[in-house]
Amino acid sequence: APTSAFIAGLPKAELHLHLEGTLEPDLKLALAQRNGIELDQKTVAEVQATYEFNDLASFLAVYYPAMEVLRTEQDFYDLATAYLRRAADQGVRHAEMFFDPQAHTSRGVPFADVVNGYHRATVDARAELGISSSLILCFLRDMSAESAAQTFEEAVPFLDLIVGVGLDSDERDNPPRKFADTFTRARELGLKLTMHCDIDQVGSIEHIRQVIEEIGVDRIDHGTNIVEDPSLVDVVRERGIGLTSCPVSNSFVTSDMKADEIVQLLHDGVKIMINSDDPAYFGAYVAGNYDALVEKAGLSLDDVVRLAKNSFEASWLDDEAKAGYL
Ligand code: ES4
Ligand code: ZN
Repeated sequence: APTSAFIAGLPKAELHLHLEGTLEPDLKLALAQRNGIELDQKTVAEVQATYEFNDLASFLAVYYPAMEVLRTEQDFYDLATAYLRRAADQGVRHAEMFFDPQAHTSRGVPFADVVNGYHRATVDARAELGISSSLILCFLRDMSAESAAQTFEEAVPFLDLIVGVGLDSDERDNPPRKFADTFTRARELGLKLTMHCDIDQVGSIEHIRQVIEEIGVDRIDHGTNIVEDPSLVDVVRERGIGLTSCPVSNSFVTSDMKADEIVQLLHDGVKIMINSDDPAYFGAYVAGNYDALVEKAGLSLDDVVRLAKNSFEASWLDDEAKAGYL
């Protein structure tokens, strides 16, 4: 069986990672102090104790309030830099990272400070750590379609700093179709498209159908409920649409890692790979997610290598950069 050391040494891309989900308790305390914010928690253990949830709604109820410590361009820089260091240590050579601008602009933080801080971290990490990375702007699906459209217009002057757009937050009653206009506009401006179809959410398989047939996404985030419809599995295999799976996150959000579904899709030839989602909250970075899946599903060495290759194949690197890893 593949060892943890083998997994950590294997070059990998991470394609499903929320930068705001990398806020470790020690950084949260440090940023609160720097910004003069009084938190109810004074120690790492006390902050850790607030990172407690058992489904998507209870997770999001912890996740958004924690972001109040992020205020300045430097804060966003420090958050992304801390993640990129940990990722590089675990063999990540390339990361495509989600960020949630509406979670900050709605608190009065300028869009430019968010995107410039994150972008500056990607530039320095490439020079200092040899890791490449890019940014995916995610819309919060529980906010209005108008808010998403307005947020996208704010992003237009910064399109050189963004590789694609995504859709996250609470899926219930917020289908992909709600955001069709903004995703069409993003594609017309040359951006890649991806959307969360979270595990076992109400309407999951219908949302997967919408992202494939109506939106025309380049990837699907989570999306393992697709096994319920073999004809859709055929479509993603034929079109090479990547599925970004997050086993440890699954085990928090649905009490099931979905290991059988991940392995089935892998063996069916779907471009599925392993990611960490919100590693500070779920307690595992990308190598830890591979380890958890190996332990649960008894993956072979070939399976693990295939997952890592899929991570580059499903990435939005250009063909020349991809070829360097495959
Ligand atoms: C998320 Cl696990 C999950 N689901 C939906 N939206 C999210 N944002 C951050 N993590
Ligand atoms: Zn996610």
